Amino acid sequence: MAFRKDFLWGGTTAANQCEGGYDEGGRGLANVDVVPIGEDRFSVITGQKKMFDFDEEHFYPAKEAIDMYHNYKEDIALFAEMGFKTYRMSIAWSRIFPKGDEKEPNEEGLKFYEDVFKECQKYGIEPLVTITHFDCPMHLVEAYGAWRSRELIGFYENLCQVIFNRYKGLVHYWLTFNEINMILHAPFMGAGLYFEEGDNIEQIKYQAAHHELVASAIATKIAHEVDPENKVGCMLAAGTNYPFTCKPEDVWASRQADHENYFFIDVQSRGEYPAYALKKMERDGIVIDMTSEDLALLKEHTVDFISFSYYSSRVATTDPELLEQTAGNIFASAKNPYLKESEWGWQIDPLGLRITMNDIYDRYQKPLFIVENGLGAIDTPDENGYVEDDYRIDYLAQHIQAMKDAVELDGIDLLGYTTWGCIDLVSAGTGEMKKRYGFIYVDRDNYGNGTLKRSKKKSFDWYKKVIATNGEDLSN
Ligand code: P53
Repeated sequence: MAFRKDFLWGGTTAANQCEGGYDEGGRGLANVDVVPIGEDRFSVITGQKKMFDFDEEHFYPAKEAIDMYHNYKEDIALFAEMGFKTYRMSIAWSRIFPKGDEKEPNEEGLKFYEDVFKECQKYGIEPLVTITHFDCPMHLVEAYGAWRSRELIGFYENLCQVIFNRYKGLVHYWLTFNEINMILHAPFMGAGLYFEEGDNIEQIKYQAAHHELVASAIATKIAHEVDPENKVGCMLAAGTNYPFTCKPEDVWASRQADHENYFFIDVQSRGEYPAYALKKMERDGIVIDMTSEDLALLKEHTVDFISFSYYSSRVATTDPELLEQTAGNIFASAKNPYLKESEWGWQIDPLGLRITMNDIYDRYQKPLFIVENGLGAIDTPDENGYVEDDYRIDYLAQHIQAMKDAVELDGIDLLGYTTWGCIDLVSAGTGEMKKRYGFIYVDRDNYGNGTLKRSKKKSFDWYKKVIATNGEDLSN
């Protein structure tokens, strides 16, 4: 058998993309709430419009999302029916600390997640909890400039103290920051960063990244102190960069693009800033404020496992003529002529998953956890509301086969696999509902119309079988 007996099969969501209930239970406003659907989804937080609140012209999909806040019991029961061993989800920071800098947490928010975790426990589902999935309380954005401020480390530490103690025994797997390397694409939602005219953007990004890296080490330290059973992982938006040609310049461009992303994980897993990053910062005039205590924390509290999302490989080249960009939003890279793409222009590369796993495993020699993978597609329910999503089954079967090869043939230690958006939810990149990833269809359109009714797609029973056979039977 390829996969370990206790292999953690499951699915993933993120609070801001599924919960809704944005102003219920004492929850405070967060950066992820005020991002509308539409072309200018992210420009509103660049400071151009200075939008820190809702306006009349836009639709804000996160306000209600798929209302998991009220439907979590039904949804977790469906996950259990598929046989999930784990459920990756995130907590909304502003449910627990509505403003972010309070001394005392909001009991109602804490209780909500306790109920969710107990519901998982009922079915023997192990929660895998992302502490921050692109979210930051709005008050911390406005009063401190979010992660650009060192003070955020202390607020995050308080959050970790509270949740690790409160959920001791209920949760054993934690991820500190979702896709930490996405901070380089700010003002995308990560880290709550926005920029003013005249800002030295690179300087701010790397300083904010340093704060997150230190916060991540502190979280790892506390998690281990509170419960030695706790396992903490970092989380990388992965996807190896291929050189467009064997021209050495292209190969070098691909290495540099990989370095840019591995930088974060190098610090979190090896405990030190890699030399190439220090040199790059020196060249670019980036001076990071870091203390000797910071460095000691980074060194002593490295992660237990490496988790990552994988949707596609990427392609790097120095030749501007060849830089035909894929549509895949911030995943945009030169187009790979050998690959097909999704309806959203994300290129599909199952073997790329095996390559990426090998690259990461070779580099860190720690257990891996694939915590996001999937196909965003338009689903059209038939007259009975049933979706025959063979395209999704094909995509997942090919990727699971590739990860099976990585385990069976390459000997990679893999803890588990959770598909992205196991239930349809709001897209992070576009704010759309119609970009669906789920095994469970949710009746809701881009602008919030629909009954929110849940129904099983064809892939629901397929994934159930995959889990039941521990990945042996991938047939459709
Ligand atoms: P959507 C871009 C590139 C890689 C991963 O993305 C990304 C993104 C964001 O668009 O995000 C992860 O919803 C992320 C999830 C997100 C998922 O990929 O744009 O962790 O929050 O929903 C899929 O199709």
